[in-house]
Order: sequence, then structure tokens, then C-alpha cells
Amino acid sequence: MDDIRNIVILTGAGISAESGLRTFRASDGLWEDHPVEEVATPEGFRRDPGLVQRFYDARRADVQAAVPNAAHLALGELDMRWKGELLIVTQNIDDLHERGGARRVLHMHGEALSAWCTSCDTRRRWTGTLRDNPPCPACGMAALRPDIVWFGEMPYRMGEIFQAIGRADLFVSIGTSGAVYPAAGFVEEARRTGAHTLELNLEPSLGSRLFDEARLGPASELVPAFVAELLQK
Ligand code: BJW
Repeated sequence: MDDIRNIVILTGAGISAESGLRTFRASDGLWEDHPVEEVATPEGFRRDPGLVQRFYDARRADVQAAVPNAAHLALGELDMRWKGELLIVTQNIDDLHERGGARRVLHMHGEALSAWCTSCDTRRRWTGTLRDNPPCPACGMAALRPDIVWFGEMPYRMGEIFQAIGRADLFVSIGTSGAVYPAAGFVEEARRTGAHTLELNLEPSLGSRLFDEARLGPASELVPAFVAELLQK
């Protein structure tokens, strides 16, 4: 870890699991109770907007009730103290990285606390519910949807992500199953452009064999230890 300057960190649902937010694909995960095609596709939203709005209203409430755990706090400290480039690319829609002190965060799958007006294409912070179809504060149309990237939609800021990976000396993946693209493909891109690749996960992910190094355990233990190593504490 001596000659590392630029770092990209990809995070998934596993980093927020110890804050009480459910992951997706575990046996007690979100997709067990809510079939993915019903709640996380544009087709599902067109078919039953009320169901999807209620699902994300509940997620928005859960996010606001959760608090950052030791893994979020460690990445917050890393962000504060790391002098080189750092980009935390999160697939998570919660704001626990930000509340853990991180600033260089990119939400590639959107944010629970944001609403997107499909009529005037504006986005704004949203902490309440959307199930009653409130009017958009900008244009007055009842056309607000969760600002979430569903299957078949383009994740946000992909150009920025690939540029950062291209400059990275270290690529770290934390608490993601490697089941969803394009995020699952970042490790191959990082290897191609010469970064050292490290996985931190409770159990091996689908892409574990693609990493130079894998460490198994809970994020609340692995991430603070990894940050201490980087900062040589
Ligand atoms: C712990 C832990 C602890 C637990 N400590 N670890 C190439 C090949 C095949 C398919 C595709 C492809 N390219 C695109 C696709 C299609 C599709 C896709 O990937 N499908 C797959 C099912 C195969 N991808 C898309 O559609 C994406 N869009 C796209 O590619 O656009 C280009 C395009 C556009 C149009 C046409 C064609 C192409 C969009 C994907 C959007 C994903 N959206 C979701 C829901 C929204 C957010 C939300 O509601 O919260 O995002 S799905 C869901 O999965 C969510 C997550 O961000 C994402 C990833 O899940 P994650 O975070 O990995 O969670 P889990 O549950 O899977 O894993 C948890 C992990 O944590 C596990 O590994 C545990 O071990 C670990 N863990 N406790 C450490 N304490």
C-alpha cells in the first residue's frame, strides 16, 4: 500500500447492513418480500406506481432512521485525511457515507432522499412520502418519482466513474455481491488499467476470483482496519 495515490472505492448494500438496512439478495433480503421486477423496473412503476411509491416511501423512512456504522465512519476519516484522489462510488441509495463524514461520494444508483420530476426534469431533496402524488414544487405537475436507477436504466455519472478508475492505483470493493452490472464490471476495468484490486466482504462475491486480494469479515471490522493500514495509524 506504499505507492498508492489515487483510490476508487465501490460500496454496496453490505456496508450498510450493520446499520440495519437490508441487503437485496440475502435469504432475508429485500427481494424476498418485494419481487425485483415489481419494484425496481420502469415497467413495474408503470404497472403499479402506488406499490413502487410505497416501497420507496418505506425505504426513505428506514434510511432516515439508520445511523452510520464503523465502516462509514472509517471511510469518512479516510476522505478527510487522504491527500490523493479518492472517489467513493456507492450503489447504495442511503446517505450514510455522507453522514459518516465522506464528501467525495458518487451515488451511481440514485438517492432515497431525492425526488425526480419526470415532467420538468428537476431533482430536489425529498424526505417525506410520494405515495399521495404531491405536486412538483418547481412545475406543479404530479409527476414525481423516486430518484433511483432501476433495471434497464442508465446508472448516473458513468463517464466520471470510468475516468477515476482509469487513474486509480487501488480499487476496493466493499459489501457488494457483484450481481449487478455495470458495477460488477468495474474490477475488470481497474485491473485492465493497472490498479491493485481488493475485495472486502462477509463472504466471497460472484466476482471474488477477479480481485488480487480478498478479505472476509464484517465491514465494521474490515474497513476500519483497512483504513488504518492506508493511513499507517
Ligand atoms: C456484507 C455484510 C457485512 C452483507 N459486511 N459485507 C451485463 C451483463 C448482464 C446483465 C447486464 C449487463 N449490463 C447491464 C445488465 C442489466 C442489469 C443487470 O446487471 N442485471 C443483472 C441482474 C444481471 N443492469 C442494469 O439494468 C443497470 N443499467 C444498465 O446497465 O444500463 C445500461 C443499459 C441501459 C439500457 C439498456 C441496456 C443497458 C441498472 C442497474 C440498477 C440496479 N438498481 C438496484 C435497485 C435500485 C436501488 C435501490 O432500490 O436501493 O440497485 S438493484 C440492487 O442491486 C440495488 C443495488 O445497488 C444493486 C447491487 O446490490 P448489492 O449492493 O451488491 O447488494 P446484494 O444484496 O446483492 O449483496 C450484498 C453483499 O453484501 C453480499 O455480497 C454480502 O456478502 C455482503 N454483506 N453483510 C460486509 N456486514
